[in-house]
Amino acid sequence: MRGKLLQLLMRTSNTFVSGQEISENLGISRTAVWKHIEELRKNGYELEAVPRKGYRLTHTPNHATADEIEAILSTENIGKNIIYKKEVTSTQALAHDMARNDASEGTLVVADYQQKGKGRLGREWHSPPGTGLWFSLILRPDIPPQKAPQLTLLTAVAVTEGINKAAGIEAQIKWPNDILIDGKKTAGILTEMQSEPDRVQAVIVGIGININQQPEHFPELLLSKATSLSIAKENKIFSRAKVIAAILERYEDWYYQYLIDGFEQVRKRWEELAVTIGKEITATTVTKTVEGLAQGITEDGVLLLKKKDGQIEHIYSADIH
Ligand code: BT5
Repeated sequence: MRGKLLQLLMRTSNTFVSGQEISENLGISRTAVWKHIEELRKNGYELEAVPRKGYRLTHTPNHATADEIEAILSTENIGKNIIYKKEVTSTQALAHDMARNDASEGTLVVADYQQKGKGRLGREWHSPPGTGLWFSLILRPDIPPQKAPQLTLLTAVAVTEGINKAAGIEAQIKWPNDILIDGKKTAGILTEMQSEPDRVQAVIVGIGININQQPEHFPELLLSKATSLSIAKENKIFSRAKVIAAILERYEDWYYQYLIDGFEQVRKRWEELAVTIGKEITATTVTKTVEGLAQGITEDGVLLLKKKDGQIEHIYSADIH
């Protein structure tokens, strides 16, 4: 309901809207309107209130709260159920718990700050407050577990296109899960699943995107390899809610098309957006290091490396340089 109120206030922010109009528009009592307005104020929204004229929204805090995302999101399913937390250990952990408790497909868990954001293989994801987007999506695709890696690539496509749509920045994908701007990492994806031997119960897609960080927000070790949308766009400050809404909209299109038509379209688009393909790279897997020419990805999202001796190596999981 507060999302709808916010939507109305955003639409009418050039003028005043009376309590009566709001109450009629949303089908709630004047007292309920007043309570929601107070709640918005507590959350950092500023509203001018003038007797007999009504309310006017004058300031929106740049938080990707459930209210704010709901006010602008136009998807049918992805992100329709939103859990927002000011602070969590990791949105992945919370989303896993919710998935075990029957949370529906498309549920979005988003936090302003993660105390212990997770990367792959137990690595850390730096998630300071007030700057980026740290979120996890719960999906329930009817696919066998071995196809789940396709969703990492689908997610990379949706995030890259969403960044382009919201910020006008041409980001690129580095296999399997990095999104780069000018060669530096601006987003990372962590795909995990809950599954039975032959059936996926839930896929939890974790996405971390650096949005408004300035160089001083990054720890020393990350400075040379990480960037944010703001750094890439002359320190412009982006609305975090708008960026997430753009990504979720691209996500919904790609995901439901994938469930109907399969992976091929995703694969093609992924290869267009990928920086990796056609380059000489070094892939470090858990057991070995392989050098070769990155030729493309297979139907399963496996990277194909052509080695010097002409042999094609299938890379399932690795860090590449
Ligand atoms: C990833 O892992 O890139 C997956 C990151 C997923 C984070 C999201 S946030 C929401 C959800 N909840 C979670 O707890 N996690 C997910 P990986 O490919 O292993 O990359 C991790 C490496 O990226 C680290 O070892 C650092 O070198 C680097 N890194 C850490 N934080 C970064 C940041 N904010 N920006 C750029 N690089 C970062």
